[in-house]
Amino acid sequence: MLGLAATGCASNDLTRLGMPEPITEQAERVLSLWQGSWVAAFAVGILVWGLMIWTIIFHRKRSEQLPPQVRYNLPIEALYTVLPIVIVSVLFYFTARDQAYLLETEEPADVHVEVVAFQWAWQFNYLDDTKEEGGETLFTEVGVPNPDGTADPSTQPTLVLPENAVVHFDLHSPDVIHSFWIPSFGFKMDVVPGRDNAFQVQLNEGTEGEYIGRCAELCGVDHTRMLFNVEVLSQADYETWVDEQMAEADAERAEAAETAEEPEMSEGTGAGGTDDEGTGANSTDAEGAESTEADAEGAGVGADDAEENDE
Ligand SMILES: [Cu+2]
Repeated sequence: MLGLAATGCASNDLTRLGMPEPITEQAERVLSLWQGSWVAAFAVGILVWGLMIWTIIFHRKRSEQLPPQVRYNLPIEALYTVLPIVIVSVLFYFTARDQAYLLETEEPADVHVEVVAFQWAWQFNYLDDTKEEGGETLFTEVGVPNPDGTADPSTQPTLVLPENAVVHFDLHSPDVIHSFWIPSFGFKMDVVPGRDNAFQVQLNEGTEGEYIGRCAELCGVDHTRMLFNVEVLSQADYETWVDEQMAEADAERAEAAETAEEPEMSEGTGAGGTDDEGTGANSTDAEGAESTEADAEGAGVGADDAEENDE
């Protein structure tokens, strides 16, 4: 209490009582709820400890005579019942009020991210603002499951966000229940297969920096590998980053379109087994040709078919 009084409303390690520094408006609300709950708990605690210590010191056993008993004392019994109900009601009121605020998704968002949690990594799809139709993916950041489970940030996917912006998250899982947790948001939400969970945050100004992200639901044997990085950029840096990602995604799409056309051209010659044709084509084609040959060898009938095709 002294600590709280001495520092006023300032947010520091002591007054945050174990919570990380909040970087969103929503996290600030969570922090006040957390602090308020502790103030209430301390007030009750101090009252109860005070009464106990007072009784222990000043009402020790003085004689063999039984002290006056207060069982069935109506005012005291009523107090025992009413006071906890009042305390729980006050805590309930603030919790329900803040929960409603934290789950609001009405405000138009500046950035839409679809978070796909899977065993054992994350995929971040940046969507355009056609939210009602589910959103078109502009570009995507796919995490590769960390091979050995070490917390090395360079092997983890990074969620990039702009400061001073409203960000909307849609959470999806193709396998089991995960939980999307950014400790600096003071918030986590389960990612449930077959359910469209969503929330949004207002990132504060001056929050540029690097943060951590976690899966907060024991989702299986390699749950510990589900780590990710969070990077908050200034608006201008974020715009530059988005342009880069868009250009990269466009290039990839163009390349994919090219490789999709190529197999048709190389099918006849590639399956013929001439090796110099194979080297000319890219690796996917070469692999494709190899696997067809392997399949053909595996089954006697298939081998005949393959020969026929070659002819
Ligand atoms: Cu998980």
